[in-house]
Amino acid sequence: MDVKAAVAFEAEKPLSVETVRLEDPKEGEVLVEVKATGICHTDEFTRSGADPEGIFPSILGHEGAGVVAAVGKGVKSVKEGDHVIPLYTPECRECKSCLSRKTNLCTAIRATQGKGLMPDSTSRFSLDGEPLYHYMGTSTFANYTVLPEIAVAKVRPDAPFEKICYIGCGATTGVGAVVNTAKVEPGSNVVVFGLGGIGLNVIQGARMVGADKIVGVDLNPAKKSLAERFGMTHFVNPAEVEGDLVPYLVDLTDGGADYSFECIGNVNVMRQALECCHRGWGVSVIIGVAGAGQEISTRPFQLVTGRTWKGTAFGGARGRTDVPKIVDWYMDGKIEIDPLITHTMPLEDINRGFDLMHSGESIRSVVIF
Ligand code: NAD
Ligand code: AHE
Ligand code: ZN
Repeated sequence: MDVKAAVAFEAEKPLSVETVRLEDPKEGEVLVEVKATGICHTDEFTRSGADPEGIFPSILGHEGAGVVAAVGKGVKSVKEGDHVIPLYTPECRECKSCLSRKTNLCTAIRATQGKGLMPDSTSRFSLDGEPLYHYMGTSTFANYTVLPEIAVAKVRPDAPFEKICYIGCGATTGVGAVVNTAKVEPGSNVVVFGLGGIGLNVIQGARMVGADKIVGVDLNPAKKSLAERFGMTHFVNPAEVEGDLVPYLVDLTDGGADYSFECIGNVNVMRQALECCHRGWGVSVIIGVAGAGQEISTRPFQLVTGRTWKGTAFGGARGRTDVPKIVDWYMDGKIEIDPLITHTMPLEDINRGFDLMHSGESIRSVVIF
């Protein structure tokens, strides 16, 4: 079939909206009509050329929601008409990782997914007879996409696509980092670096579990009011701190953060996030993704003296199991999404969504098909 997609032809270039070919779903695959997709900083990370796994030409996008339009042979868990959220972290429930119960990082299709291909090592998308690569196994910057059955979460039909698409990445990542990865306890002091689409969800997750101080750190003062609305108790603009940021944050949190979260993708900030943690027990969680060749560093003494460095992908959520529950949390008012969707646009204007991210004006832009 012909579908409308925003194609990333080369790194650094704006996306180009094209009519492309999409093949039918093969055995174990699902055709999804994408109704809405958010634009996450990770899409920009790949578009910009910083992603060592970035492949071009490709169809980016990984924060979608839509309806099953058709299923391939053997598909049992979803049927035509089901409302679904595509999963860049699938859940096969059979691989070593899924069976371990220690991680959400299903390995069933990770190798082909990283090469921009479906599990049979081919692409379903093409343009003028040449293959276009999939992205993160999801390619939601298209009005139809094909996904493996293990990479779709069935969700309730009364939830609005243009809001729950955010559960496909940002909301789940931020809230899940608090609940699943850090397991923040009530009364904790928390420091969140970066108050964008991920950091604000960390803040609301911290409020939800009953954190005490919730310190937000961002260079953009315009993020302050929304962060307060989501539960931030103290705002710190590093540009306004005299002297070093780390001792300032240690003082503000009575000796250091119980938990800190890096939601930027800056390796220097990752170090600050670790080092502002409390001696003896502070845990720092890396959420931001850093560009090719970048590395983190600290004095080993920071770990010897009891700080822990962790990371999280998709907030530790097991997609097919946890995503429907997070949709319920949203529908029941336990988490908020609506104020974070600051801009919406048709696919034709998708590059404006990237511009708004760069200018710091948006939290999430959502493309509505
Ligand atoms: P965003 O652009 O919405 O937010 C980033 C925020 O960081 C902005 O508010 C910006 O002002 C702030 N910032 C930038 N540099 C700063 C600095 N030096 N000090 C303080 N604040 C600074 O991005 P996002 O969509 O929230 O994504 C954040 C990061 O998380 C990205 O690296 C993204 O790729 C990553 N991410 C990771 C996962 C995962 O599963 N691990 C999931 C989603 C996103
Ligand atoms: N391709 C990058 C890594 C990017 C990365 O870490 N992605 C996160 C999700 S970000 C969503 O916005 C993730 O899920 N990581 C686990 C995985 O298996 O990719 C690189 O550096 O190579
Ligand atoms: Zn994302």
